[in-house]
Amino acid sequence: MCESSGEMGITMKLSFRWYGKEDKVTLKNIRQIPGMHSIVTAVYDVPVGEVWSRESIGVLKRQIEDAGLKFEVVESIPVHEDIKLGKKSRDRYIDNYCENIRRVAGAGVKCICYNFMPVFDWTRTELAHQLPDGSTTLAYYQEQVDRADPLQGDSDLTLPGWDASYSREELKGVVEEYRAMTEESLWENLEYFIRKIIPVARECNVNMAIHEDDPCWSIFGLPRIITCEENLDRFLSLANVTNNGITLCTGSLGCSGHNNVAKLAAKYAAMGRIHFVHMRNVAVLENGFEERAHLSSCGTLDMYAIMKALHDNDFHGYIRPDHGRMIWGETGRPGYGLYDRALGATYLNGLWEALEKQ
Ligand code: DNO
Repeated sequence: MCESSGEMGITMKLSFRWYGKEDKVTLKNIRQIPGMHSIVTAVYDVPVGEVWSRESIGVLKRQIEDAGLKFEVVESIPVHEDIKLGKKSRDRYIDNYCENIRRVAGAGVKCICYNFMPVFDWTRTELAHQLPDGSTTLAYYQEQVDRADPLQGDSDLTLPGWDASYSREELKGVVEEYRAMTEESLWENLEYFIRKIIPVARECNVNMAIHEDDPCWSIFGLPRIITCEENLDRFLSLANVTNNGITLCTGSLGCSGHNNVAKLAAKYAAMGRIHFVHMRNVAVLENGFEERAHLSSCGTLDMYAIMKALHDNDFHGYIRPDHGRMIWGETGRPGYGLYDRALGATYLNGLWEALEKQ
């Protein structure tokens, strides 16, 4: 029997994202993936900015632990737009955020993933782009993004990752507010937020792990700042303590040819500031990128080099296979089916075992 949680690699903790009991992928499925250590999830039934009930957090913890897994990573506690926009109301939302940190820490969570992207979280233009082997994948083609500009009144195009709670008019409003904002003011608002939350994270012994902007460039003229080495350095210096760290998302950084992901992995792992890793391969194209199977030869990224950089620099955080393709006729949440992510997990296990033994 393979009971490898934490044993095959003392340092890397393999994890898997699970969307709660509505997820077609069950905890039992996840538990059967060799080497699985922990579940990555969140409370999904509370509006962004509000406090999560202790009861909902407790239910998640029980479900996960009953399945033989650990509940140590939250992805995400989302950041309310008023915080990113620096509005007066931000203090109330930051207080709620701090309370959420305390509550999940109270349930044993050790790492919290979040992002600071204006309005749009990850953005793709196609959710089921067919690859030559018949699998489907997520893709981003710049010309399609350009056509979907939310400020162009006659466009009804919406893109995946758009917050469905906004009407088209509201979306325009919030996009306009951000367009009037410079990158520097987004930095100021991020710094304000970080200075308030990091002391709480320290007190609670939780690592905050900001996720890079995906893709790592501005879309629709909105500022995006967690995009490259220079900006990650600046981010980490906003609070120069371990608890202020990053989620290294290989696909988010690696979809731009400017980022050398293995180099960044080595640098920030050596600093002890990578708390969580999303491993995903992408094929970088002239007009965007396509997500690919995890194997290095399937995309642009050298997954071995990235894992080696983590391994050799004493990475000891959580790692999860990121988006998978849809294969073998599976249907479900784009990027978050079972099969291809499980193959990804197995591949990561293999790379890690080889690194440990070499
Ligand atoms: C997409 C995810 C992101 C990520 C958030 C973190 O699949 O990687 O939605 O969870 O950006 O806050």
